[in-house]
Amino acid sequence: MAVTSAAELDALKLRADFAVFDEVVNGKPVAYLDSASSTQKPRQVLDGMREFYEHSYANVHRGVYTLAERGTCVLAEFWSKRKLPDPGLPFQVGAVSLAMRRESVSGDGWRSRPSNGTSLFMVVDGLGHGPLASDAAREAERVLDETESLSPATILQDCHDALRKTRGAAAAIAAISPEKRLVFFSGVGNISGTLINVNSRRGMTSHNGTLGHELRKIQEFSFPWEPQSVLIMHSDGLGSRWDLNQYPGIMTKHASVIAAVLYRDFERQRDDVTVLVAKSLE
Ligand SMILES: [Mn+2]
Repeated sequence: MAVTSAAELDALKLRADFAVFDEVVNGKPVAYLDSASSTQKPRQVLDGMREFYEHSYANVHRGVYTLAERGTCVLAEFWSKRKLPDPGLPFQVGAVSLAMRRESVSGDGWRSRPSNGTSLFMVVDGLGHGPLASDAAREAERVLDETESLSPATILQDCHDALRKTRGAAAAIAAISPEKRLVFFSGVGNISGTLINVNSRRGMTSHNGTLGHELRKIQEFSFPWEPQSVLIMHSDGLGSRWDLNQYPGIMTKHASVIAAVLYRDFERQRDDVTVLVAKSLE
């Protein structure tokens, strides 16, 4: 019979998560085994509960006050038993991308991929919605997947050429170089790009136009990228009046939580919607 050994647990590392194991009883370190509901809780859980009761505890979605409307967001991560290929990105990426109600395909799309020490991020919004919008978005994604360029402006120009046969799209691309501590950004049409640093929030400019049809100007801008910076890009299916200061502590959360909360509270409901969030791995 074949026997597969399970991954080894690092018991000392696990012990450090539980405050009770700091205690000495009768001159001996505590040994404690229990999996029932009365079990000890690790520091991470206690910290999470404390933050919840201090900042988020409310009658979720049944009250008319701000805290109740802010509600709660929980992230569940699933791991496949198969080892998935390492995306090779030095960033934590979170995205919500959904088709408009009653549409079977989305005219929005997004991408993230590493390329020569730089990480490329794109959000694309095919004109309108439905299958023809989707064709345009898929074409822009293909260009980003296949490009060898690191320049957002050059990639957008390539998208413009490739999208001529489609209905057209709005798109924005950010290229982050952690080594140069810079983010390069270029956008055409209505895609919002925001760079959040510790004490500042900066909108990154897109120019008017439609990739594939009308392109007056492609311009690339660069901004400083700090290790704590957060990049947020979204299509116009999300309202622009969000302010993360209304969510204490959210900047330290997983990028998926930031994207999900923005989607939950600012989705416009009348269009496909995409929110992409990237932050450095801690
Ligand atoms: Mn749209």
